[in-house]
Amino acid sequence: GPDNDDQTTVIVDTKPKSKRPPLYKVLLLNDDYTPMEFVVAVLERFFGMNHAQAFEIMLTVHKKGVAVVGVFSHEIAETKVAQVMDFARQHQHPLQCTMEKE
Ligand code: NFA
Repeated sequence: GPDNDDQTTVIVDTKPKSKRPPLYKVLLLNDDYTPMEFVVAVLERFFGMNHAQAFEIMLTVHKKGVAVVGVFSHEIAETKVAQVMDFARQHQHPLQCTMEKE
């Protein structure tokens, strides 16, 4: 343009970037076959919930189809998902656990 003849991008200023790492939601999905008590045990074992908290979250997943069971760094979220998927497979339950960027 008339004030920028070489078409070079002019950067006026940049805000200081507080580079905090992204967080990831770990989600548990409902299915018709995994026993309720197994889901409660998963939430106690891998997400540090007490029995009442675990039961409440399990019921939320059962009724609504999905719930966030924790928010973690990418590495910790991946580990939680792998632990839950391995534990479910070992017990031959179809329970699904996934993660998504917050
Ligand atoms: N819907 C399952 C049942 O009725 C229980 C369940 C809850 C499964 C939460 C997966 C997640 N046995």
